[in-house]
Amino acid sequence: MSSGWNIASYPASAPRDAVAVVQPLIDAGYLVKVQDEAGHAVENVPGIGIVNTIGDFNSGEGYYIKVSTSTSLTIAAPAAAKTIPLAQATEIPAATHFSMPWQGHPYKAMNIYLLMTPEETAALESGWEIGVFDGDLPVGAAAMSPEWFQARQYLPIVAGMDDPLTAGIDGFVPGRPLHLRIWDGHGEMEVLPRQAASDHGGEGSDLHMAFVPQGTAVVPWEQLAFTQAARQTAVPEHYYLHAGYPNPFNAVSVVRFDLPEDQVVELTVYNLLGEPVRSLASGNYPAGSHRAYWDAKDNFGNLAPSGIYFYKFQAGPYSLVRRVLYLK
Ligand SMILES: [Ca+2]
Repeated sequence: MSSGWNIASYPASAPRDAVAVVQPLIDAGYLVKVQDEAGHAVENVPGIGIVNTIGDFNSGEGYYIKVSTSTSLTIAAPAAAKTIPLAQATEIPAATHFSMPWQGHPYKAMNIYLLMTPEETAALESGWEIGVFDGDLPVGAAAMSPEWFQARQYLPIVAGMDDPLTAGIDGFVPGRPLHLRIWDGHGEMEVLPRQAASDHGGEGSDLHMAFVPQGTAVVPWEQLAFTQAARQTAVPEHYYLHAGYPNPFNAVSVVRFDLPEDQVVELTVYNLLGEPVRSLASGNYPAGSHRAYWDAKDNFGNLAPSGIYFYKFQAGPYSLVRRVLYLK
């Protein structure tokens, strides 16, 4: 194999765990990344360790292997066929809300790993999905199963690049910014990675959170900034603070407010003692309908205790308090 990406066909007749096959490359420090045609990968991911979403190498199938230097890999035929458990990716429930424009295999897939701590996983609800977006185009998605996170603390997501052989844009465009959206069963929340974590497998060395063909990005949940949805609706006629939903909630509460004119807004979460817990919106907002999100954390990033909280909203002449129940 030469330095960079190589295409190799697995020659042995019996399937074998992909990590076991490339272990000599890992031991030598030469392995950058392995990808199969579905975008699943074997690589050493910062903050996780060796990840294998390929599962087994199968006889006669092709794999992309990126190495940092010219080297060779000897594949010995296993003495006896050994059945390895399913590829990890097959255990993740399929995303149903976000759908991809491509059929079949993604082109030059990028691997994105979402990290969650056990505390963050405890606040996660079934039915949530995460979508990877290039502008308004979904290019990758995964269901955020709490059971999956409890076992592994990371979720692999495959995003596909625009296939240059097809008319129309059907995947990400390299170099464009990577956006994420969360679907909570009720609506979509736009989330922005606050900073780039890593990229070590792609053709470029861009350290921003941008799309890289066959690249890698690590996104810790704590670095996601929940922002209001980009889409604006018609300008409302009255000031209004909508009820937070879901209520009760155990991960993120969405709260919407309407402004008939540009206005200075304060939207703050208070606890039962009347103490401010978290500022959700503060400052000038344009006329329109806005969404704010509370991820049950205080202003210092700590998860708040379960219980009753209040959204206090002040905008020009209008004020309203709404009650919300947080259940861990
Ligand atoms: Ca295309």
